[in-house]
Amino acid sequence: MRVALVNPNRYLEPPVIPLGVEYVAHYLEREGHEVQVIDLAFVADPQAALAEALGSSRPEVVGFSLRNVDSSLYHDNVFFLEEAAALISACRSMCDAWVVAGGSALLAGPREVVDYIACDFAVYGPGEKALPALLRYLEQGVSPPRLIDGWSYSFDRGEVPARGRWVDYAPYVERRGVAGFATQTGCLGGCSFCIEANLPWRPRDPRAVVEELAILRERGCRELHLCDCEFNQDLDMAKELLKRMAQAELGLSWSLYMKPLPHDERFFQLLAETGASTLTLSVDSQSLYAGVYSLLDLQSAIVLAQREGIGIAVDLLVGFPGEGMDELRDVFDFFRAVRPKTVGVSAWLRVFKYTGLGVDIRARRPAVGTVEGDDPDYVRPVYYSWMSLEDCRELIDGDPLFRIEGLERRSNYERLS
Ligand code: B12
Ligand code: SF4
Repeated sequence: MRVALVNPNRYLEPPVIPLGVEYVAHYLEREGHEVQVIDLAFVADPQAALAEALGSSRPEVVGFSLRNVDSSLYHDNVFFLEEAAALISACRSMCDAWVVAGGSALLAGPREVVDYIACDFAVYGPGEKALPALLRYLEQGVSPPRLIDGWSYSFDRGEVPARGRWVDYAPYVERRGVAGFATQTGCLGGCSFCIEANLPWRPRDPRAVVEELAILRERGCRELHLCDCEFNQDLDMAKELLKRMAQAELGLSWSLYMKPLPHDERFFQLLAETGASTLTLSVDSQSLYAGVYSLLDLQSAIVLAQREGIGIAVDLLVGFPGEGMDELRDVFDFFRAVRPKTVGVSAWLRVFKYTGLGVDIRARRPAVGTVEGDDPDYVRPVYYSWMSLEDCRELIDGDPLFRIEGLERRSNYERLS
């Protein structure tokens, strides 16, 4: 079939090369479909650009890749799905193709997002094999379900997707965007605030990952960003992959997300050997108090990374129902003493309908704090907080180590380079 894949992500802080589009395009072509990628990231008039592209190719299916619902920053909230819904509606008037949606925005609630954007079908989870399966239904004239579970179709662990073939990296790189790569999908963590919690975990074959990295390197991409939920979900797998990356001597400089545990000394040595330059450590006070990890674990991760010369940024989420200023003071004092390179503080929690936090808040409003936003589907932004900006500033106490997320638009890899 003739399929157009659209990247409507025009948020440029920083610009993000649409990795999901690249992966899905690769699998579609592998299955013999005719693929066109329409990247709207940098165009002046997205509807005009879409009309022009669709007019020349007359696709039978248009797939929209929806990455972000919103910026998830209370102090700088940008809601993206309104523009996406308008583009989808415009697309319908431009051609009579089926409209399919996919992308991480669906994690906010597949049915809720689909109702909001009004598409024909949607794949939630990996689209590599699910979209070709949907196209088979359509080719055979069989009516498919509106929502397709991409996790059950998944991807081929050993497949090496073509890179830099579907998307022009140049305008991204010019604006400090970097190419991404994924080594696994899903998350074994169960954090109450996070839409990635408990997503089915599946690693890629390390040989395929290293081959893909070599392709990126050949294409001139030396700086990369990891696109896993968290890198160190399975420490043995992570170390095995790092060893292979080190052996391949790719000459990369890359940034990653990881959680405080599991880790060991060798893990950080291997990270350094492979060119890991910036590391974002995801920390939340709820996991600390629940004993998922301790301040000692955090200290160990920070010290080991520092010893290897890896720039370490902490993403610190605080302000859960039931917490108070006194206990948080200890957490801030800890970072003040250990001193990673930077600590980004979020104290205003974006609530999603099906996360643990969302389920709790829907069942019973917390006794303390406020819930802002009234969308019963939690697609339009809803935030919970008990902390004021002044409270947050009091905890920071003028220390430049800390910055409040949303008051400045820069990602960790940009801040630390
Ligand atoms: C890595 C990452 C980053 C890196 C990206 C680096 C890079 N160069 O790529 C950086 C640090 C720059 C970043 C920035 C931001 N991020 Co981010 N990021 C991620 C992360 C961890 C991985 C994204 C990724 O590439 N995954 C791998 C690819 C292959 O997966 P994928 O895009 O989902 O695509 C698959 C499927 O969705 C599907 N699919 C995709 N498109 C399509 C299309 C069709 C038609 C079909 C059928 C299927 C399909 O198939 C694909 C292959 O399996 C996700 C969380 C997650 N695990 O998804 C958060 C995530 C997407 N980010 C998020 C946010 C909020 C942001 C920022 C807005 C943060 C901020 N305030 O600055 C910015 C936005 C930047 C931008 N311009 O969009 C949120 C979005 C949630 C929300 N509220 O909407 C997420 C979900 C994290 C979270 N738990 O909250 N991010
Ligand atoms: S915060 Fe990290 S570990 Fe927790 S569920 Fe989200 S991605 Fe997984």
